[in-house]
Amino acid sequence: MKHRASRLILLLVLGACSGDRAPLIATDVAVSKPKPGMRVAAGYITLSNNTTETITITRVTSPEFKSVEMHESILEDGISRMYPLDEVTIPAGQNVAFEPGGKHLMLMNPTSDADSATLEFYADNVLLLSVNATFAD
Ligand SMILES: [Cu+2]
Repeated sequence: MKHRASRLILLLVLGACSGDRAPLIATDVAVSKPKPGMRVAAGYITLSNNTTETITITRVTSPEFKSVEMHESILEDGISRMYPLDEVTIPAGQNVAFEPGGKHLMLMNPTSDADSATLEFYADNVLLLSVNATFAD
């Protein structure tokens, strides 16, 4: 329950300062174009926490895909496996990189033929960041 309370306080803080400056800053945004016949694309991004509070990303969505999952690739016995992450925590003033071989986004089942995708990052039901990425090969 303690965890729950601290998240509520965080949301209030974010809400209070959202008019002044963005809570999350995106850099190095890249989305791979789904390969022919494939229903999955990979998304990479670096997120910077621009606040003085920890931010916990609990959900990512994209209008161009039916679902988006946060994953982490881990090398086990020389084999790269990936696991879904329920949430990703970004300490105050710190960066978290979604990059090849580490944390990444899996964008599943494209809903359009668009050549770009919008990535939406949520802390619970609060939209913290919406960023557009052009597909790269
Ligand atoms: Cu993955």
